[in-house]
Amino acid sequence: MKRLFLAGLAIITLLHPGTGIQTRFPLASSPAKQVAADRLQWWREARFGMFIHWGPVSLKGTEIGWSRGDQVPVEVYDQLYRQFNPVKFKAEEWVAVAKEAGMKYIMLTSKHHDGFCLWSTQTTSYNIMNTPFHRDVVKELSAACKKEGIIFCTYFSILDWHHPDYPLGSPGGKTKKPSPNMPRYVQYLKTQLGELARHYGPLGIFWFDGEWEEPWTSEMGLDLYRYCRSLQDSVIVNNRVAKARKGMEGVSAGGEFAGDYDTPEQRIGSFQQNPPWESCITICQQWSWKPEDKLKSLQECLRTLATCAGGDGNLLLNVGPMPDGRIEPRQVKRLKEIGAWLKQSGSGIYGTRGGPYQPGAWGASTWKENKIYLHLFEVLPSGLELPSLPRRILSSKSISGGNAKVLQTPTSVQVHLDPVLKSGSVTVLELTLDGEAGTIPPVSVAGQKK
Ligand code: H79
Repeated sequence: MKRLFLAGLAIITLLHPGTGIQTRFPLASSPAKQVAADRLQWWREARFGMFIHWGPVSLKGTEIGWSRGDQVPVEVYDQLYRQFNPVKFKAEEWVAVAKEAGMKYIMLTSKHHDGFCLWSTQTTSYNIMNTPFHRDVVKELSAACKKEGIIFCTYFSILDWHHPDYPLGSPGGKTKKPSPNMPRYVQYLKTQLGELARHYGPLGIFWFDGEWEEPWTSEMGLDLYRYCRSLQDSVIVNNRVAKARKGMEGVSAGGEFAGDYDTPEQRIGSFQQNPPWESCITICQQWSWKPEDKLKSLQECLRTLATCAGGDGNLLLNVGPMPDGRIEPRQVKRLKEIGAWLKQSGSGIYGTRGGPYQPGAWGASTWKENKIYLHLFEVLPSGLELPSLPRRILSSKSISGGNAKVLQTPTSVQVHLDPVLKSGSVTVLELTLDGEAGTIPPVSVAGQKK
């Protein structure tokens, strides 16, 4: 199993030569931390993944996380699966879109808060095999990912408002189940996770969610984390397995057990080198498909990606495929545009670390070995003035097209961009230094004169 997983990573490395394998990450301070750092390395280097929220709820076009018992009455919602028949679903197409976008991993909602399972599970009849579609989506997508060197990962909701053993039945615990049984419910979760790991693994990540409700405890979280690692030692587990998350900022309260990484939701994480983090953000407004949902501009998507990388985090960009199984063409177009930018500028994203300049309205910076990548968001007529660097800049070039001049003085680094550069995009300059960039302490950038 382990070898297979490494083979997948080898494919990624082959497909993207020079993107990270030689990256030198700061050494962890203890052997245990080093093991954890090694386990997370593929994911930190990947920087960009695709989140997919999908299920029978797409037939209604309402939100997957909170429309059961709200916009859609429970009796109606729980019967939607009987009509779910996404005949245009092609796992290879989803994977091809993710690859063209420059994404390195795919995270599928194997089970959301509504309890519906997208795989052929023995644990409940409320699953994809009992729809008219009758095809195992997790199986097809995980197989397509493996074939293409994309790491397959699963989202999994701890809370399950549908299952009779889980105590609560709707958001905020407004309804309660008549005879819940939490120990039996935990066993149900474990059996499901065992199926996922054994039948569709090796998995990249178990991405938990729905941990905040009262029935879940930090003891259960630690136990579940250990269980996941016993299923597959290399698996990465996000912080929502536990109870340490501070709201939608997604960062963990210090000292408490908090899985492997932080999870800001619908916002870009702040500059933070440890714990590692990944922002999950929708390409439109809703997680699951909504007709005519407002699509983010290319500029916003690129700035978001660069700001995540510059803050030393990942971006998990979400799409919600339609009820017929296709990702909306306009979303596919946007993803391809992001991929086109990454083809040119990806060396400033993949396998880099955030810093030394901290992100802001001006842009973001990443580094790798003796290079700094400046991701510039605006063409300022007066040029951009960044704080000085304790290294000499030997050379500079734009890797995203156009010309730029970089002037280093004892007190600053001045950047003048060619005004013909498109303002809708992000310009990436590669600076070559006379030494390691990783030892330069983080430095914040003051607001710039327009
Ligand atoms: O799957 C997507 C959403 O459907 C799901 N998370 C993303 C990845 C999600 N479910 N619910 N929510 C998001 C919003 C929940 C917000 C709150 Fe809270 C729960 C507010 C108070 C309790 C978050 C957790 C903030 C405090 C605790």
